[in-house]
Amino acid sequence: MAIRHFPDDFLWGAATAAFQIEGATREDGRGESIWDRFCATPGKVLNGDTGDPACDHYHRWRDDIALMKSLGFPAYRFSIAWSRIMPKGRGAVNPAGLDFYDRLVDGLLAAGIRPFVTLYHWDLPQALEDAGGWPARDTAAAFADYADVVARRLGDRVKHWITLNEPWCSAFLGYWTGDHAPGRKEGPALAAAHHLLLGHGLALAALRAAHSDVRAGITLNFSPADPASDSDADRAAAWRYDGFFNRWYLDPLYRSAYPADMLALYAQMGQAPPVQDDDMRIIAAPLDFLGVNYYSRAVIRDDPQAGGLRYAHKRPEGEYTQMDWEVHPASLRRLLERLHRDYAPTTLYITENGAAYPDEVSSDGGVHDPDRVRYIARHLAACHDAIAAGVPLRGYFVWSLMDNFEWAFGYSRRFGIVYVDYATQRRIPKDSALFLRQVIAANALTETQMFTR
Ligand code: GBH
Repeated sequence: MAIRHFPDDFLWGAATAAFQIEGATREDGRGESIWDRFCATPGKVLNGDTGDPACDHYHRWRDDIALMKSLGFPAYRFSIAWSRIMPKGRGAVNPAGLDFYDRLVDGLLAAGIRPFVTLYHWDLPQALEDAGGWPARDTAAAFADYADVVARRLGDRVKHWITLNEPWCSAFLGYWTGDHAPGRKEGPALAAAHHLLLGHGLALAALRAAHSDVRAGITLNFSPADPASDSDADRAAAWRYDGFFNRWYLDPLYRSAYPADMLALYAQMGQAPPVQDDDMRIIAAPLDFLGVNYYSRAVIRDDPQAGGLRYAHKRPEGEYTQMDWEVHPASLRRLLERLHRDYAPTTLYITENGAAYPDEVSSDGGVHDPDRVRYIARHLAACHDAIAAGVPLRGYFVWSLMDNFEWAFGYSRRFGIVYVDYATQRRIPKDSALFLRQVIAANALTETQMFTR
């Protein structure tokens, strides 16, 4: 097929997250978040990088909207910093925080760009962490109160809401590996994951109570797993890995129950999610859409030495990005078809897909990123194949609009389709941005675009 046309109503967008782009971490009454604290802790973030200045988006949002408009994006996914709205996480509301997002939403709508708002992209108010964080059940209720405040203020204009971004990461990177804030190691990650899901369900109800016409969903990180061999042991290990990353969230959301095999496995390890009456019903409230973040797959083998989930990674020959994540678009297509088959979400959006490469400004003033162009093109082709196979995929948001604070990697990894020179805050659209502009304008992908490098 020489030209792949996308459906007429297919939505093209770019994605960001508050802590990764805003900067201005102490302005206008913003409270401290767990990422401010984590960045201030020596040895946690590469090069001691912090949330300042990031992309200084807090001051440059008008320019950033103009930039998106010039690239032709009809949609933009961003997140709200909870601690700008409620500096202590609960209780007093900070009007200046709400005003900022109010202006941003109006600016987007004036530019013809549809806002997709993520309520939580990892930046828990530090005061809530001090009171126990996500392992504490109360945090779920606080999240619903925050959702209510934001939905009342913006819900007349924002019609697409994402409660959580990647609860697996918040729970396991935050409370088990300690690679992300709050940096707790081997803490109660299953409790954190459960209260995140509960918070999702409560927030969903709050969003709908505030405005009955909103569309609300959740974004999960997917790590599809292939067994390293055909052996029963490797297949079982890949299934455990799938249970750990994917099914642990999908099953409660779509089947109102944690996967039985994983519950049994965790029970052997002396662990269980702190489920109370009614929780599973709240969590399984119908979703208007499922947000899919996809970067790579995993190839998994059994490892009896590994303990716990007993798996190990195999690193197959192939192409890798700067994160050392394998480029594997076929897994995206298979993931989408599997989600459609096994869970049947009414609508799916790719809410993140993208790649980090060591970009540089060339002597001609451009930023030439052929690897990223190919990465995006091949994943778009996979999306197109999935749509042709009947998957109700309705949009694609590239990660990210611009280079930004890549969590524990600080500013050392560039995922943007727009280059950011942090010293001057100059933005330079990379070739991948110009490529996407063409794709959006044509609502189609051509073979030529895919294979020029
Ligand atoms: C997303 O997380 C984030 O939403 C976004 O903020 C971030 O900037 C972007 O990706 C790029 O990193 O190696 O065992 O951890 C993606 C997080 C990374 C989680 C890959 C799963 C693979 C399994 N994902 N990870 S493991």
